[in-house]
Amino acid sequence: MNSEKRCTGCGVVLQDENILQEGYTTSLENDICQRCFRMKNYGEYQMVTKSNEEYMNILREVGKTKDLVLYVSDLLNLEKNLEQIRNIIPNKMILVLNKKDILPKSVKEKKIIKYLEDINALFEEVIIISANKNYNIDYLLKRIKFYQTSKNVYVIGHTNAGKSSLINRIIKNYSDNVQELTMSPLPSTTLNTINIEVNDYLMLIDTPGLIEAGSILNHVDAAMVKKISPHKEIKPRTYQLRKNQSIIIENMIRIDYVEGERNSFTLFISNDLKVRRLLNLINNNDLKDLNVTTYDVKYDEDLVINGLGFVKIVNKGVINVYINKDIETFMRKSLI
Ligand SMILES: Nc1nc2c(ncn2[C@@H]2O[C@H](COP(=O)(O)OP(=O)(O)OP(=O)(O)O)[C@@H](O)[C@H]2O)c(=O)[nH]1
Ligand SMILES: [Mg+2]
Repeated sequence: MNSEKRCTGCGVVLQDENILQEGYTTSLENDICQRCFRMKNYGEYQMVTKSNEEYMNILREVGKTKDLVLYVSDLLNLEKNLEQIRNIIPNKMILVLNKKDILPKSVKEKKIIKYLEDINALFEEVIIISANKNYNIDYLLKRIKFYQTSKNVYVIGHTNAGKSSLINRIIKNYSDNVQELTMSPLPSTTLNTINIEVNDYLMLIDTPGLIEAGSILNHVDAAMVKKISPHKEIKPRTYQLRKNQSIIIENMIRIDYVEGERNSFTLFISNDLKVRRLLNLINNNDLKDLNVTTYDVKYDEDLVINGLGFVKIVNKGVINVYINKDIETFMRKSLI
């Protein structure tokens, strides 16, 4: 039977008829679907494919309200065009930069805020937090109260940014409500909007995130997803490269340094990922069957690998990046 009852973990409509379909539960008495149950209790993840059409529809609905919006973004995977969201949602909006705990402590908040100078004006405020480490959540809550226009506050952003984690944190800190949203390192954990009452004055509304086709998370298995998602402060790994040397990350990505003076490459990626250096790339064809992109690097730029992190390159030069053709890479002005 299809009920009107929704899973309190991911928002999907519960049903007890088809085990292969979304929302399946053994009994409609349950509050959560089988997929959420398995994620919560056994850390067993099941990939779901969502279309971005649904995400866009939700955003358009949010844009029709006058409610405050929290736009959550992952500091390690800052979007290329953070301002784009403004074209769809004119509401008051706080940009919440999450996962502060995984950036090296040496990276100062002021520097990040300064880096985002160009887009600062588009948001009421930019606030850096860590949902997992409970960092700056008190301040965020104060500012939510300050900007709120009604009881409802929407939480939006790309999949995996930590929207559900943030709401769970707020509930845990400030509410008697015992509901817990499902969180996971896989994309598309939350499947539908979910209203969670914090108190008489605040209702947080969780939403499914935008899926980025170009994210590496969509092109590796669940075990690798866990490895790629950092839980701890990243220890930057620096390699001094000369021309004709290269770096290989987990047999997935090869970065050849093909032109330029001696240069410094610093990797900001999960500590769990294996990295090796080739001292002479000429006779080595590892990963060369992958798609290759050539970048003309200027001074102080990052090579961003969507979903994985970035490589800070200090001097100018030319690099060839070999990677699965569906994974997006791009260059930007250095964040750090
Ligand atoms: N290191 C770190 N990881 C975090 C933090 N917040 C969330 N995460 C991790 O990020 C992953 C995604 O978290 P979710 O809360 O499921 O993200 P979401 O934005 O709700 O994702 P969707 O529901 O798929 O849109 C999980 O592995 C979380 O543990 C944080 O502050 N620090
Ligand atoms: Mg979620």
